Amino acid sequence: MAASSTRRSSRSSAAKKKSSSSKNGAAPSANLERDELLSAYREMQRIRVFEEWVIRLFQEGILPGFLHVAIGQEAIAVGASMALEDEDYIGSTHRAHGHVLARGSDATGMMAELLGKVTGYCQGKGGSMHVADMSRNVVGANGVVGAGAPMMTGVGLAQKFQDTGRIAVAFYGDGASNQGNVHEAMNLAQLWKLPVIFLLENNRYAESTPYWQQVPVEDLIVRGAAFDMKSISVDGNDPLAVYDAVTEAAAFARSGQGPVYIVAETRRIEGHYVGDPEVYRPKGEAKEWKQGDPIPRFRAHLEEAVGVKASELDAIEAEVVAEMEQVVEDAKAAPDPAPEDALRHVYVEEPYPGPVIGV
Ligand SMILES: Cc1ncc(C[n+]2csc(CCOP(=O)(O)OP(=O)(O)O)c2C)c(N)n1
Ligand SMILES: [Mg+2]
Repeated sequence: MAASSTRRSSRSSAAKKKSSSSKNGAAPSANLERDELLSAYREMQRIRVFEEWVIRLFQEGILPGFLHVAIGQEAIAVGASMALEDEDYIGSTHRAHGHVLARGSDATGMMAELLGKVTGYCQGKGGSMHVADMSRNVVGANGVVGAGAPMMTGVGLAQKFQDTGRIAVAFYGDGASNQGNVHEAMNLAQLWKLPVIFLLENNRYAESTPYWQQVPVEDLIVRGAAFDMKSISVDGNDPLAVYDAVTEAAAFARSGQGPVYIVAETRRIEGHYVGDPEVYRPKGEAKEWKQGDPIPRFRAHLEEAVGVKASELDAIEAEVVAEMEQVVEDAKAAPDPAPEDALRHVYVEEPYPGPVIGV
Protein backbone atom coordinates (compact mmCIF):
# COMPACT_ATOMS: atom_id res chain seq x y z
CA MET A 1 0.00 0.00 0.00
CA ALA A 2 1.50 3.33 -1.04
CA ALA A 3 2.43 5.70 1.78
CA SER A 4 1.31 9.28 1.41
CA SER A 5 3.94 11.89 0.79
CA THR A 6 3.44 13.50 4.19
CA ARG A 7 3.89 10.33 6.16
CA ARG A 8 6.78 10.91 8.53
CA SER A 9 6.36 8.54 11.43
CA SER A 10 6.18 5.36 9.39
CA ARG A 11 8.48 2.75 10.87
CA SER A 12 10.12 -0.05 9.00
CA SER A 13 9.12 -3.59 9.88
CA ALA A 14 12.73 -4.28 10.86
CA ALA A 15 12.74 -1.42 13.36
CA LYS A 16 9.43 -2.61 14.78
CA LYS A 17 10.64 -6.17 15.19
CA LYS A 18 13.66 -4.90 17.05
CA SER A 19 11.51 -2.72 19.30
CA SER A 20 9.03 -5.38 20.24
CA SER A 21 11.69 -7.91 21.15
CA SER A 22 13.60 -5.79 23.62
CA LYS A 23 15.96 -7.57 25.95
CA ASN A 24 15.98 -7.67 29.76
CA GLY A 25 12.31 -6.69 29.94
CA ALA A 26 13.05 -3.12 28.81
CA ALA A 27 10.09 -1.24 27.41
CA PRO A 28 9.88 -1.31 23.59
CA SER A 29 10.27 2.47 23.52
CA ALA A 30 13.77 2.07 24.97
CA ASN A 31 14.77 0.79 21.54
CA LEU A 32 13.40 3.72 19.57
CA GLU A 33 16.10 5.54 17.71
CA ARG A 34 16.74 9.26 17.94
CA ASP A 35 15.22 10.00 14.53
CA GLU A 36 12.11 8.02 15.46
CA LEU A 37 11.69 10.08 18.62
CA LEU A 38 12.11 13.28 16.61
CA SER A 39 9.57 12.01 14.08
CA ALA A 40 7.11 11.48 16.91
CA TYR A 41 7.72 15.02 18.15
CA ARG A 42 7.23 16.41 14.66
CA GLU A 43 4.01 14.45 14.22
CA MET A 44 2.60 15.75 17.50
CA GLN A 45 3.47 19.28 16.41
CA ARG A 46 1.90 18.73 12.99
CA ILE A 47 -1.39 17.66 14.59
CA ARG A 48 -1.30 20.61 17.02
CA VAL A 49 -0.58 23.22 14.35
CA PHE A 50 -3.15 21.68 11.98
CA GLU A 51 -5.80 21.98 14.68
CA GLU A 52 -4.75 25.51 15.63
CA TRP A 53 -5.42 26.37 11.98
CA VAL A 54 -8.81 24.64 12.21
CA ILE A 55 -9.70 26.92 15.15
CA ARG A 56 -8.42 30.03 13.36
CA LEU A 57 -10.21 29.27 10.09
CA PHE A 58 -13.45 28.60 11.95
CA GLN A 59 -13.15 31.89 13.84
CA GLU A 60 -12.54 33.71 10.55
CA GLY A 61 -15.75 32.19 9.19
CA ILE A 62 -13.87 30.33 6.46
CA LEU A 63 -14.25 26.81 7.80
CA PRO A 64 -17.85 25.64 8.13
CA GLY A 65 -19.33 22.89 10.25
CA PHE A 66 -19.14 21.50 13.72
CA LEU A 67 -15.51 20.93 14.69
CA HIS A 68 -13.86 19.04 17.53
CA VAL A 69 -10.15 19.40 18.21
CA ALA A 70 -8.03 17.01 20.27
CA ILE A 71 -5.53 19.56 21.53
CA GLY A 72 -3.69 17.89 24.42
CA GLN A 73 -4.46 14.37 23.17
CA GLU A 74 -1.78 14.15 20.47
CA ALA A 75 0.38 11.67 22.39
CA ILE A 76 -2.27 8.97 22.04
CA ALA A 77 -2.68 9.34 18.27
CA VAL A 78 1.07 9.44 17.65
CA GLY A 79 2.17 6.81 20.17
CA ALA A 80 -0.50 4.38 18.96
CA SER A 81 0.21 4.92 15.29
CA MET A 82 3.95 4.33 15.74
CA ALA A 83 3.20 0.94 17.26
CA LEU A 84 0.99 -0.20 14.36
CA GLU A 85 1.89 -1.64 10.99
CA ASP A 86 0.94 0.43 7.95
CA GLU A 87 -1.59 -2.24 6.92
CA ASP A 88 -3.48 -2.18 10.22
CA TYR A 89 -6.88 -0.49 10.39
CA ILE A 90 -8.09 2.32 12.59
CA GLY A 91 -11.57 3.67 13.25
CA SER A 92 -11.84 7.10 14.80
CA THR A 93 -14.40 9.36 16.44
CA HIS A 94 -15.82 12.86 15.99
CA ARG A 95 -12.42 14.09 17.30
CA ALA A 96 -10.45 12.53 14.48
CA HIS A 97 -7.90 14.90 12.96
CA GLY A 98 -4.99 13.62 15.03
CA HIS A 99 -5.73 9.93 14.52
CA VAL A 100 -5.97 10.38 10.76
CA LEU A 101 -2.87 12.58 10.39
CA ALA A 102 -0.83 10.23 12.58
CA ARG A 103 -1.64 7.38 10.19
CA GLY A 104 0.07 9.30 7.43
CA SER A 105 -2.95 10.72 5.67
CA ASP A 106 -2.24 13.80 3.61
CA ALA A 107 -2.72 17.04 5.59
CA THR A 108 -3.74 19.02 2.50
CA GLY A 109 -6.36 16.41 1.62
CA MET A 110 -7.62 16.60 5.19
CA MET A 111 -7.79 20.39 5.26
CA ALA A 112 -9.44 20.42 1.82
CA GLU A 113 -12.05 17.99 3.15
CA LEU A 114 -12.73 20.24 6.13
CA LEU A 115 -13.08 23.22 3.78
CA GLY A 116 -15.57 21.31 1.61
CA LYS A 117 -13.24 21.20 -1.40
CA VAL A 118 -13.45 18.64 -4.16
CA THR A 119 -9.82 17.62 -3.53
CA GLY A 120 -10.71 16.59 0.03
CA TYR A 121 -10.64 12.94 1.08
CA CYS A 122 -14.40 12.61 0.62
CA GLN A 123 -14.62 15.20 -2.15
CA GLY A 124 -15.67 17.76 0.44
CA LYS A 125 -18.85 15.94 1.36
CA GLY A 126 -17.74 14.35 4.62
CA GLY A 127 -16.05 17.12 6.53
CA SER A 128 -14.30 16.83 9.87
CA MET A 129 -16.54 14.14 11.36
CA HIS A 130 -16.61 11.83 8.35
CA VAL A 131 -13.16 11.98 6.87
CA ALA A 132 -11.97 8.56 5.72
CA ASP A 133 -8.83 7.46 3.88
CA MET A 134 -8.88 3.87 2.71
CA SER A 135 -5.42 4.29 1.17
CA ARG A 136 -4.14 4.40 4.75
CA ASN A 137 -6.72 1.95 6.13
CA VAL A 138 -8.40 4.76 8.05
CA VAL A 139 -11.93 3.42 8.08
CA GLY A 140 -13.25 6.77 9.13
CA ALA A 141 -14.03 9.44 11.61
CA ASN A 142 -17.51 8.92 13.02
CA GLY A 143 -20.16 11.32 14.27
CA VAL A 144 -22.07 8.54 16.04
CA VAL A 145 -20.58 8.26 19.50
CA GLY A 146 -19.40 4.69 20.17
CA ALA A 147 -19.99 3.48 16.62
CA GLY A 148 -16.30 2.86 15.98
CA ALA A 149 -16.21 -0.07 18.41
CA PRO A 150 -18.66 -2.34 16.55
CA MET A 151 -17.30 -1.17 13.19
CA MET A 152 -13.74 -2.08 14.09
CA THR A 153 -14.91 -5.35 15.62
CA GLY A 154 -16.34 -6.12 12.18
CA VAL A 155 -13.05 -5.15 10.57
CA GLY A 156 -11.27 -7.42 13.05
CA LEU A 157 -13.64 -10.26 12.15
CA ALA A 158 -12.76 -9.80 8.48
CA GLN A 159 -9.05 -10.01 9.34
CA LYS A 160 -9.57 -13.21 11.28
CA PHE A 161 -11.69 -14.82 8.55
CA GLN A 162 -9.15 -13.92 5.89
CA ASP A 163 -6.11 -14.57 8.05
CA THR A 164 -4.47 -11.29 7.06
CA GLY A 165 -2.38 -10.83 10.22
CA ARG A 166 -3.68 -7.28 10.47
CA ILE A 167 -5.35 -5.76 13.48
CA ALA A 168 -8.13 -3.18 13.93
CA VAL A 169 -8.01 -0.33 16.43
CA ALA A 170 -11.13 1.43 17.69
CA PHE A 171 -10.51 4.81 19.29
CA TYR A 172 -13.33 6.02 21.51
CA GLY A 173 -14.00 8.26 24.48
CA ASP A 174 -15.10 7.99 28.09
CA GLY A 175 -18.61 9.08 27.06
CA ALA A 176 -18.72 6.44 24.31
CA SER A 177 -17.60 3.82 26.83
CA ASN A 178 -21.07 4.00 28.36
CA GLN A 179 -22.81 3.10 25.10
CA GLY A 180 -24.38 -0.35 24.92
CA ASN A 181 -22.94 -1.12 21.50
CA VAL A 182 -19.38 -0.66 22.79
CA HIS A 183 -20.03 -3.36 25.41
CA GLU A 184 -21.65 -5.62 22.81
CA ALA A 185 -18.65 -5.18 20.55
CA MET A 186 -16.17 -5.96 23.32
CA ASN A 187 -18.18 -9.01 24.27
CA LEU A 188 -18.20 -10.47 20.75
CA ALA A 189 -14.58 -9.54 20.12
CA GLN A 190 -13.53 -11.48 23.20
CA LEU A 191 -15.86 -14.39 22.49
CA TRP A 192 -14.45 -14.76 18.98
CA LYS A 193 -10.87 -13.78 19.94
CA LEU A 194 -10.74 -11.04 17.32
CA PRO A 195 -7.60 -8.97 16.61
CA VAL A 196 -9.02 -5.70 17.91
CA ILE A 197 -7.67 -3.02 20.23
CA PHE A 198 -10.29 -0.99 22.08
CA LEU A 199 -8.40 2.21 22.79
CA LEU A 200 -10.33 4.38 25.21
CA GLU A 201 -9.19 8.00 25.45
CA ASN A 202 -10.37 9.17 28.82
CA ASN A 203 -10.30 12.96 28.50
CA ARG A 204 -12.68 13.35 31.47
CA TYR A 205 -15.57 14.90 29.56
CA ALA A 206 -18.44 13.87 27.32
CA GLU A 207 -19.63 17.15 25.79
CA SER A 208 -20.48 19.26 28.89
CA THR A 209 -20.74 16.29 31.24
CA PRO A 210 -17.72 15.66 33.46
CA TYR A 211 -16.51 12.15 34.12
CA TRP A 212 -17.98 11.94 37.63
CA GLN A 213 -21.48 12.68 36.31
CA GLN A 214 -21.47 9.96 33.64
CA VAL A 215 -19.23 7.08 34.77
CA PRO A 216 -19.98 5.14 37.98
CA VAL A 217 -16.51 3.60 38.30
CA GLU A 218 -13.45 5.42 39.52
CA ASP A 219 -11.17 3.78 36.97
CA LEU A 220 -12.52 2.64 33.60
CA ILE A 221 -9.95 -0.15 33.44
CA VAL A 222 -12.18 -2.32 35.65
CA ARG A 223 -14.61 -2.73 32.75
CA GLY A 224 -12.17 -5.01 30.94
CA ALA A 225 -12.74 -7.64 33.61
CA ALA A 226 -16.39 -7.94 32.55
CA PHE A 227 -15.14 -9.53 29.33
CA ASP A 228 -12.08 -11.22 30.84
CA MET A 229 -10.14 -9.06 28.38
CA LYS A 230 -6.44 -8.25 28.59
CA SER A 231 -6.44 -4.67 29.89
CA ILE A 232 -3.71 -2.04 29.99
CA SER A 233 -3.81 1.36 31.73
CA VAL A 234 -1.55 4.01 30.31
CA ASP A 235 -0.60 7.65 30.74
CA GLY A 236 -2.12 9.00 27.53
CA ASN A 237 -0.09 12.20 27.70
CA ASP A 238 3.17 10.30 27.25
CA PRO A 239 3.67 9.15 23.63
CA LEU A 240 6.30 6.60 24.64
CA ALA A 241 4.06 5.02 27.27
CA VAL A 242 1.28 4.82 24.67
CA TYR A 243 3.72 3.31 22.17
CA ASP A 244 4.69 0.65 24.72
CA ALA A 245 1.07 -0.15 25.58
CA VAL A 246 -0.04 -0.42 21.96
CA THR A 247 3.06 -2.42 20.98
CA GLU A 248 2.19 -4.96 23.66
CA ALA A 249 -1.49 -4.97 22.73
CA ALA A 250 -0.80 -5.28 19.01
CA ALA A 251 1.53 -8.26 19.52
CA PHE A 252 -1.13 -9.97 21.66
CA ALA A 253 -3.99 -9.30 19.24
CA ARG A 254 -1.93 -10.18 16.17
CA SER A 255 -0.90 -13.50 17.68
CA GLY A 256 -4.53 -14.64 17.78
CA GLN A 257 -4.96 -14.43 21.54
CA GLY A 258 -7.85 -11.97 21.26
CA PRO A 259 -8.66 -8.31 21.78
CA VAL A 260 -7.03 -5.87 24.17
CA TYR A 261 -8.59 -3.02 26.09
CA ILE A 262 -6.43 0.06 26.71
CA VAL A 263 -7.44 3.00 28.87
CA ALA A 264 -5.33 6.05 28.08
CA GLU A 265 -5.70 8.84 30.62
CA THR A 266 -5.61 12.33 29.14
CA ARG A 267 -7.32 15.69 29.51
CA ARG A 268 -9.54 17.73 27.21
CA ILE A 269 -7.82 21.11 27.36
CA GLU A 270 -10.19 22.84 24.90
CA GLY A 271 -13.98 22.95 24.76
CA HIS A 272 -16.06 20.11 23.36
CA TYR A 273 -16.38 21.88 20.01
CA VAL A 274 -14.67 24.89 18.51
CA GLY A 275 -16.61 27.87 19.85
CA ASP A 276 -17.84 26.07 22.99
CA PRO A 277 -18.39 28.77 25.68
CA GLU A 278 -17.62 26.11 28.33
CA VAL A 279 -19.97 27.61 30.92
CA TYR A 280 -20.12 24.23 32.61
CA ARG A 281 -16.42 24.11 33.34
CA PRO A 282 -14.93 24.93 36.75
CA LYS A 283 -12.82 28.07 36.61
CA GLY A 284 -9.13 27.42 36.20
CA GLU A 285 -9.54 23.76 35.23
CA ALA A 286 -8.36 24.11 31.64
CA LYS A 287 -5.37 26.14 32.80
CA GLU A 288 -4.49 23.49 35.33
CA TRP A 289 -4.90 20.68 32.81
CA LYS A 290 -2.66 22.53 30.37
CA GLN A 291 0.20 21.93 32.80
CA GLY A 292 0.15 18.32 31.59
CA ASP A 293 0.22 19.28 27.89
CA PRO A 294 1.99 16.34 26.23
CA ILE A 295 3.92 18.43 23.71
CA PRO A 296 6.09 20.57 26.03
CA ARG A 297 6.38 17.52 28.25
CA PHE A 298 7.78 15.39 25.43
CA ARG A 299 10.02 18.24 24.35
CA ALA A 300 11.48 18.42 27.86
CA HIS A 301 12.07 14.67 27.77
CA LEU A 302 13.87 14.93 24.44
CA GLU A 303 16.09 17.72 25.71
CA GLU A 304 16.81 16.29 29.15
CA ALA A 305 16.83 12.52 28.69
CA VAL A 306 17.81 12.18 25.03
CA GLY A 307 20.07 15.22 24.79
CA VAL A 308 18.41 16.84 21.78
CA LYS A 309 19.41 20.47 21.42
CA ALA A 310 16.68 23.07 21.80
CA SER A 311 17.68 24.56 18.45
CA GLU A 312 16.93 21.26 16.69
CA LEU A 313 13.46 21.11 18.21
CA ASP A 314 12.89 24.78 17.37
CA ALA A 315 13.81 24.00 13.76
CA ILE A 316 11.28 21.15 13.63
CA GLU A 317 8.59 23.46 14.99
CA ALA A 318 9.42 26.12 12.39
CA GLU A 319 9.27 23.55 9.59
CA VAL A 320 5.88 22.36 10.79
CA VAL A 321 4.54 25.92 10.91
CA ALA A 322 5.73 26.50 7.33
CA GLU A 323 4.31 23.15 6.19
CA MET A 324 0.87 23.89 7.64
CA GLU A 325 0.81 27.41 6.16
CA GLN A 326 1.31 25.78 2.77
CA VAL A 327 -1.34 23.14 3.56
CA VAL A 328 -3.89 25.85 4.33
CA GLU A 329 -2.97 27.89 1.27
CA ASP A 330 -3.23 24.88 -1.06
CA ALA A 331 -6.48 23.65 0.49
CA LYS A 332 -8.06 27.11 0.24
CA ALA A 333 -7.03 27.37 -3.42
CA ALA A 334 -8.58 24.00 -4.32
CA PRO A 335 -11.80 23.98 -6.37
CA ASP A 336 -15.25 23.57 -4.85
CA PRO A 337 -17.35 20.53 -5.82
CA ALA A 338 -19.51 21.00 -8.92
CA PRO A 339 -23.16 21.82 -8.14
CA GLU A 340 -24.30 19.03 -10.49
CA ASP A 341 -22.49 16.52 -8.26
CA ALA A 342 -24.49 17.51 -5.17
CA LEU A 343 -26.66 14.38 -5.26
CA ARG A 344 -23.87 11.98 -6.24
CA HIS A 345 -21.94 9.70 -3.82
CA VAL A 346 -25.01 8.92 -1.74
CA TYR A 347 -25.21 5.39 -3.13
CA VAL A 348 -22.41 3.23 -4.50
CA GLU A 349 -21.90 3.83 -8.18
CA GLU A 350 -21.14 0.69 -10.19
CA PRO A 351 -18.54 -0.57 -10.59
CA TYR A 352 -17.68 -0.08 -6.92
CA PRO A 353 -14.50 2.02 -7.01
CA GLY A 354 -13.10 1.49 -3.51
CA PRO A 355 -11.06 -1.26 -1.89
CA VAL A 356 -12.85 -3.98 0.05
CA ILE A 357 -11.54 -4.40 3.58
CA GLY A 358 -9.37 -7.43 4.08
CA VAL A 359 -9.01 -8.32 0.39
C1 LIG B 1 -25.04 8.07 19.56
C2 LIG B 1 -24.72 9.51 19.88
N1 LIG B 1 -25.17 10.04 21.05
C3 LIG B 1 -24.91 11.32 21.36
C4 LIG B 1 -24.17 12.11 20.50
C5 LIG B 1 -23.85 13.55 20.85
N2 LIG B 1 -22.44 13.64 21.26
C6 LIG B 1 -21.48 14.05 20.40
S1 LIG B 1 -19.96 14.02 21.09
C7 LIG B 1 -20.56 13.47 22.55
C8 LIG B 1 -19.64 13.23 23.73
C9 LIG B 1 -18.71 12.08 23.51
O1 LIG B 1 -17.85 11.99 24.60
P1 LIG B 1 -16.59 11.08 24.56
O2 LIG B 1 -16.96 9.75 24.04
O3 LIG B 1 -15.97 11.12 25.89
O4 LIG B 1 -15.65 11.76 23.46
P2 LIG B 1 -14.93 13.18 23.52
O5 LIG B 1 -15.90 14.18 22.97
O6 LIG B 1 -14.57 13.46 24.92
O7 LIG B 1 -13.74 13.02 22.64
C10 LIG B 1 -21.93 13.30 22.50
C11 LIG B 1 -22.76 12.82 23.62
C12 LIG B 1 -23.75 11.53 19.28
N3 LIG B 1 -23.05 12.24 18.39
N4 LIG B 1 -24.01 10.23 19.00
MG1 LIG C 1 -14.44 12.26 26.59
